[in-house]
Amino acid sequence: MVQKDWKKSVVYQIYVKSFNDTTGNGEGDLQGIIEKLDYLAYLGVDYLWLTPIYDSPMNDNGYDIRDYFKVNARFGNEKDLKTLIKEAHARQLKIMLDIVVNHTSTEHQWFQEALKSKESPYHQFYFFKKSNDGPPTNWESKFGGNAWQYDSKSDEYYLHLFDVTQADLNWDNPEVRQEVFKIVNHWIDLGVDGFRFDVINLISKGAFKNSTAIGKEFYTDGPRVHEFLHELNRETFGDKGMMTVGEMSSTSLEHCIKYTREARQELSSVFNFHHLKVDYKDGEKWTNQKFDLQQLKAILMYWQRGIYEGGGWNAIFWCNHDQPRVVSRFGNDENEEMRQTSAKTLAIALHMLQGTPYIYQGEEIGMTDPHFTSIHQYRDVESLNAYEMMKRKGYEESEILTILSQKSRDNSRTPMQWDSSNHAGFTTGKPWIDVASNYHTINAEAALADESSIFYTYRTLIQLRHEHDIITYGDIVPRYMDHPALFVYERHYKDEVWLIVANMTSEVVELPNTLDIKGRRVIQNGTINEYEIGAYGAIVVAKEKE
Ligand code: TEU
Repeated sequence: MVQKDWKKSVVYQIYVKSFNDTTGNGEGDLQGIIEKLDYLAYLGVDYLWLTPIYDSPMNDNGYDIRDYFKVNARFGNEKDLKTLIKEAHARQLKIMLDIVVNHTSTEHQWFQEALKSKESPYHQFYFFKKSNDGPPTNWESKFGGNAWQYDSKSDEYYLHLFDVTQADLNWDNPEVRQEVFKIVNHWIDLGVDGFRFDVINLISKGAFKNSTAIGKEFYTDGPRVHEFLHELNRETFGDKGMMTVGEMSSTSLEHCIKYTREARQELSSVFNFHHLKVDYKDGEKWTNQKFDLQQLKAILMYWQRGIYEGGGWNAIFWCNHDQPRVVSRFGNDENEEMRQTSAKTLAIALHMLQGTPYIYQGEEIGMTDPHFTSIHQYRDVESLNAYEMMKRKGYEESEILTILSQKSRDNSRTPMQWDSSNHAGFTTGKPWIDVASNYHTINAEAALADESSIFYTYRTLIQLRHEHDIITYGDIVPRYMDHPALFVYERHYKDEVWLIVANMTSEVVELPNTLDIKGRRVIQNGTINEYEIGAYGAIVVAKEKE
């Protein structure tokens, strides 16, 4: 299915394990997604991105792939996937798969063969290095500890930028690239419509030298990455009308323009994460830190302007399966009224930007962080490693739990809240991770029944994007950047100007007297008059260009 104007589409991300369980084993599955397709079609999204559905030991919930051609038996089988694609297409919904080819699981056959003998061609599929005095470099794994693991049989170390069971593939080896093309083409042949490529800007490793930081400078947007992506595009999805998005870790604007300029034939769009590091203290994630609104605005606008001027394309998002819930993070989940208004305003502020918006499951009903209070509630390998790391550094247990409750990836991985029945209607069994206790009030059933709910704000925003070219194509003009509470920008297209004003705080804010909000009201949230805007209020007005 080729989409005529893919730039107007909106993507919904499904974290399969936590979406909807039809077997009662406590984990979501493909049939569970099929069951909810009508809900997703009603929301109005265009694409569904499924997190990895392949055979995996699940040490990193599927981002550790054991067999790229086999559907994970915990989620169903290939027949279920085909049914899902068919049923989605019948509802004008397209399917994007998540491709993880920076690394494989160490249980993958290639790695197992690589371990058997240095003479095996698969030994060259990974980075094995001999070193006599400890690890070959001081690079750190993103999940903690040194990024090299010693293998006694070969007397060598192998590289793993993530978990020790996720070994990095050697893309400099042309045979690895050929294998990747086979994988991608296999899923294209099965009928999918696009791909999300996991940490795809890390695939080209440069020199293996000691780092003054954690090693990032040697493999982030590495020396051959554009060549590799261009080749991938040409050998697989490039001429098939697919939508692709690359997940870019610690990337730069300059590279993202290159990744996404159409003429370069690399990817359709990119995720970057700079705007989600505004609650890190001195660049450190595992800290108890309030977010910095000025920084958030500045980073968003730097990328909006830069990508617009450079002719690239952004993916825009607040949430994913690695990030805490936005309403708890940049909004306010202290009480029901604040939760509702802040979630809507965050949605408006993001969906009026240029780029492809992503909605993470549950975001459309304003799901919050679960506010876990015990380490036993956490499941994520990164969080568990971070807990140990903070313990070693001598942090108090209560401080660690506060930090985890703000920063853990599990914040977004709790089960989707469908209704007020047991386990939020997610499973009839025992969920693999606790459901947030607020599911009695925050759930999809309740949201659908209330016309003023967050769900309908998202639905309206998606419709607006489909109907008004200005949201997709308009120029973007930041305004009042120094204002301590307001996020204000304009979109300009042909003879129209849209003004977006969002109060990002829980205080009533006086409007600057130079800010004129007269015009046709496109969407509004909270209270607003000529002079002031209520807590987390937002408005979008359309005017004619002067
Ligand atoms: O994430 C890549 C990544 O670098 C992160 O966003 C990561 O979660 C962060 O560094 C932690 O602080 C991707 C996937 O989205 C993630 O779920 C996987 O664990 C990771 O790659 C490895 O495949």
